Amino acid sequence: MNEQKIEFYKGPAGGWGALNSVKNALLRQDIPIKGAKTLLSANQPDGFDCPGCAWPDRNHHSTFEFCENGAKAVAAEATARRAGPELFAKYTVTELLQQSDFWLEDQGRLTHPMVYDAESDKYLPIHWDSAFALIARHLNGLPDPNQAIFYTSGRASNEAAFLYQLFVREYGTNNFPDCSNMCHEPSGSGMRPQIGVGKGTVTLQDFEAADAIFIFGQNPGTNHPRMLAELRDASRRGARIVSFNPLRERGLERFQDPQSKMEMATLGSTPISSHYFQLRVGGDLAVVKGMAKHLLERQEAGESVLDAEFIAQHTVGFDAVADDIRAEPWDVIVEESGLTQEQIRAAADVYIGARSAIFCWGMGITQHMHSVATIQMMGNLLLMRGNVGRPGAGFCPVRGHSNVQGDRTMGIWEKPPAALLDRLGQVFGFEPPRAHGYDTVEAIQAMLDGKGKVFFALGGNFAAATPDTHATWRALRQCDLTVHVTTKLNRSHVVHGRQALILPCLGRTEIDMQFGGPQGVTVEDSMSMVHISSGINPPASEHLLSEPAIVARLADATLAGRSRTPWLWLIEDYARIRDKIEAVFDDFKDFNTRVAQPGGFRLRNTASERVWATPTGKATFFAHPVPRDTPTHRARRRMQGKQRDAIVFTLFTTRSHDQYNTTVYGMDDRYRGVFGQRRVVFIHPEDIRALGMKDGDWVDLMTVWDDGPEPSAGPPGHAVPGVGGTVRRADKFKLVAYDIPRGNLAAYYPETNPLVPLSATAIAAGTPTSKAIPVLLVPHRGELADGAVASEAATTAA
Ligand SMILES: Nc1nc2c(c(=O)[nH]1)N[C@H]1C(S)=C(S)[C@@H](COP(=O)(O)OP(=O)(O)OC[C@H]3O[C@@H](n4cnc5c(=O)[nH]c(N)nc54)[C@H](O)[C@@H]3O)O[C@H]1N2
Ligand SMILES: Nc1nc2c(c(=O)[nH]1)N[C@H]1C(S)=C(S)[C@@H](COP(=O)(O)OP(=O)(O)OC[C@H]3O[C@@H](n4cnc5c(=O)[nH]c(N)nc54)[C@H](O)[C@@H]3O)O[C@H]1N2
Ligand SMILES: [Mo]
Repeated sequence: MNEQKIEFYKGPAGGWGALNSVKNALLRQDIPIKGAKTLLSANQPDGFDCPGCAWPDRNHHSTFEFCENGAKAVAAEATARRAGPELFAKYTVTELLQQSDFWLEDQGRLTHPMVYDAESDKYLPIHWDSAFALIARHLNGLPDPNQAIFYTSGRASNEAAFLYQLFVREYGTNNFPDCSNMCHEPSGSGMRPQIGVGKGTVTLQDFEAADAIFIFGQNPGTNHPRMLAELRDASRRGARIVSFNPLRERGLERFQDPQSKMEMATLGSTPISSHYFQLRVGGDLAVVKGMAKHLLERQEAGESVLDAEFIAQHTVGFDAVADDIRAEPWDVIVEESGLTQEQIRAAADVYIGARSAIFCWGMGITQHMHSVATIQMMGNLLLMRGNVGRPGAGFCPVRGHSNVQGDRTMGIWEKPPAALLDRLGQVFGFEPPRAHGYDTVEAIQAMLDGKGKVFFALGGNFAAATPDTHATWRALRQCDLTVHVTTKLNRSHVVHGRQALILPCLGRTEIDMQFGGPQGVTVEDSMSMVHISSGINPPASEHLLSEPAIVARLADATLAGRSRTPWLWLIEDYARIRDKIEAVFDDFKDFNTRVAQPGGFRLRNTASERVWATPTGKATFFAHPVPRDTPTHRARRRMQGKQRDAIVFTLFTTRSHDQYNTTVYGMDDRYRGVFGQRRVVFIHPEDIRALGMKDGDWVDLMTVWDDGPEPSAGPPGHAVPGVGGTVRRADKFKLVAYDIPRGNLAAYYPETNPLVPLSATAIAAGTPTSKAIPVLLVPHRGELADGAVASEAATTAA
């Protein structure tokens, strides 16, 4: 493990540091460097789709597109380490619970299906058929199918997801919480009523044509490294790149392309952002509304900056929204955005100067209470200049998990459209349930209320990824049965129901052999490109089943005699599953033929053709006030008069460079200069002073929320927890003086998840507000707080 230090990173993103980091990742997973063939097959026409992120591939024929974090994701799956029955024989589950998240995953790939044995407090091997019978017994024993909950993480293939939603609906519920509920849900919720599709409208070709690219709340250097190659090319041809981010993320500033022999040899690099605005956390709606106001002001001064023809022909609602924007005072915009009027006008002038513009966004936009409104305000600004449905222009929500978009396309959705249900019913001969199901937060609440009894997860790490960790753990532990289809051991397997199963599956990198021969699966990226993915490695264990096979065999066991679907026949050859997908979704016409083309095909996107699938048949402007009731506003009001000098900060939780969501690969966050540690909190130096503390001091974080304890008086600048109510705290974080706006803090997820209240969610999307947590900082008192979760203590120990 690296020495702990904080050291400002001076180099560009990418470059030799990236190559070096991949070498270390391979060594960690005991993969010989010459065995790196696996890495070279990622995103090749006859290889597998990189499990890293949902950014599309430039060209399936090109030589290997190097991506540091893609390589780390592949190495984590292709690891030579194994977590077999010997591991489970050695430790009780209580002992495993004491281990860190890092340690659990680091044990390697799971090899056998395992069942929890309460008597010995250990997981024991179980036969697949017995495992399916156990689940079927539970499911068929429930008085109401809505007491079962079926979670999905966005790595599941289209084929697995399609069978899964079919099985669950034939069983009788729409309870489909998924990782999307914590991620880009607001993007779909915002765009669907606005432009008639819930997906991005651009392709990579648009990146070649855009005059300006605006990036809101996204850190591509870490989370979508292949996007940097597009940004680099855009920057080189003179396109403007404008970033809005409270932090100066290295990848948005400079990039050294590991694929460019020239840049690597000369240590040259390319500047990325031409403009960088360090707005306040949650200030985006104000900024975008300010930009729109500037456009209106210039238009009214006699210039022609609006696309009047587009507005007249293609949209509704413009006049009302223009009035609303005019009425929004500049001082509110400035106050809430954290930028000056000049900065906002400058950003708007870049926008006006661009014939075509793309807006990209990530979690810095979606994980807020007003995320849907912010996305629609961004949409307003795009529509004002007709920046959709023409080359170089459009909406670009940058998705996370490699197939999260495809899973939703396949029907993993707790609020399914009636047309989908009708079609499923016709094709498969059953009456699908009509009532909407639980999303992620509602699912946790249902389990807490005793309304959710069986929890089944197709991938992911529910216990660590979700908000309000203590509440979630209580929820899972109240279940009669928890089941996880998974590749590696994680927190969710050791925080379990009265009965529990771990079902190990094949990963993307592995050969999926069925009766009809080796099978490929399909995935859809962030730009609606659908292509095939075929594993190349032998399976990590002979006992693994593929995800489609697990779902089909479970369906066969559960729905025996009730279902007309030929479950076991379908998985003999996945082309049969694709035929069924085609039968349900018109956009998948000739699916098997089209997906066999190298590079696959693009799904139709009506908005990109300027066809508006909205109730009015037009694109729609939406008015929204600059929010003044965010969780932080609420918390500050709550503290008023209680303890005047206590500082309520807005904390956002984010990813380090060495993690994939809840999977922690290592303790470094290279580009932010953090090494050998994760329990840090970034804070403005003046704020440290205002607290009467110094850089490097240890603090505890405490959420201020409606149901939390009344704060009581403490030392100036601090607060002490009062009594009563729900205490949400995360203890022992090191203050790191950082270039971040005053009043804002940043720390890593998942260590900070206990701070996110279950009831703090995005309006009209339900997404936990993980980027806007009102917190107080208290000097660390020495020992961990009561009930501090094991992972809190343990991530540092690793
Ligand atoms: N290597 C790697 N790749 C990944 C993942 C991973 O964990 N590791 N996760 C995958 C997944 S599921 C997802 S969803 C994506 C996530 O990718 P991102 O969307 O990049 O997610 P975060 O790391 O949470 O970073 C959010 C960014 O928003 C900024 N930010 C925070 N609050 C605000 C705000 O209020 N306004 C603005 N404008 N900016 C703000 C932060 O400084 C940070 O730069 O990445 C995917 N790819
Ligand atoms: N505080 C805070 N919380 C957040 C976020 C945040 O920014 N801040 N981000 C949110 C976001 S954007 C997301 S998407 C969620 C992520 O939530 P999840 O998708 O639930 O979590 P992951 O960490 O991606 O899941 C990792 C696990 O997936 C399993 N796995 C890996 N590959 C496969 C596979 O091929 N098949 C199967 N069956 N299992 C596999 C492994 O066991 C691994 O432990 O977290 C959310 N939570
Ligand atoms: Mo995500």
